Amino acid sequence: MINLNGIKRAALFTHIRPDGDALGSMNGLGLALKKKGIEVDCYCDSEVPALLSFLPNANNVLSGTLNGNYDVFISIDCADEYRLGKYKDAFLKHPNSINIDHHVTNTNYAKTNLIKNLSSSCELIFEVLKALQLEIDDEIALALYVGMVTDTGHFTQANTTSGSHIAAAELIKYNIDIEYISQKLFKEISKDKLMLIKDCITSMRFFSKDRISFIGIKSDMLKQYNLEINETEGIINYAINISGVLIGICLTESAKNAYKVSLRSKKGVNVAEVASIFGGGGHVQAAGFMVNGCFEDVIERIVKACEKVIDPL
Ligand SMILES: [Mn+2]
Repeated sequence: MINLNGIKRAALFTHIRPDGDALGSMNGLGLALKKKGIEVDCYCDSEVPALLSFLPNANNVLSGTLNGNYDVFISIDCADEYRLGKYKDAFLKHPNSINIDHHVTNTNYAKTNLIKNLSSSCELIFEVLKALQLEIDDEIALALYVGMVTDTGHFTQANTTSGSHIAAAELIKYNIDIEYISQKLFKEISKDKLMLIKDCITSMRFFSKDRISFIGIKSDMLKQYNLEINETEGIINYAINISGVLIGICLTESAKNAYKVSLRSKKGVNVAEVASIFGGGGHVQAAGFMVNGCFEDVIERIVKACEKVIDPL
């Protein structure tokens, strides 16, 4: 377990393009450390998505240059050092760095690495708070609960364990509005996003006898509906949820000839393997990477790599 004795000032980091688990785990830990009297700054090299602005401490997350010196750097939910964005070099140089994460592909880039294969980083932070005897309050419970529901798909995905439910059961003892959270995160959708989904479905492609489905989101599609790249979350589910599809691919153009690629698979198909070919990582059934190239070439390369996982020689 990690040791925070003597720490007066801590900088916390989470990954670029943060999701509910990233912000929930960083802010949950940050608030708990603050309660203990530690001065905490939370950093993320991306803006907080509007959808997650209701998270405690969300409006205090910093994205500028580091605010002086810290006794410790702690990264949370960040599977590799590159996902720290512009904070990577400073993080790697810090003599007292801690890496807390639930991704099994984590590259152990810190001086101390606490990697545990749990449903979410929030579930891991819940364990950390217990082990360090740090107090939980309503805000911390909300932050951690949001991350748990995000990363387990509302406790429906294979990564959900009895331990996840036990942690969630502890968290909902606090005053948190679980109905509001599910409405915000799983039900409500903006008209613009729904229209983007319509276009994604219209242009969906199929490969390998309909076992691979592909959604491509070009930047002009985002522009048309005034959406940001971080607002495409969940669209990949339309690809993987189709009967008979084994791998769903969602490619989003992040800059000219640069793409963020997400992969999802059905049970028994390992897309982390595909992601690692392209220098990315993730979980067996949910992985991702960044890739450069011309649109059609990139699709061909990804589909080929996916086919190899479906039909190994
Ligand atoms: Mn996570």
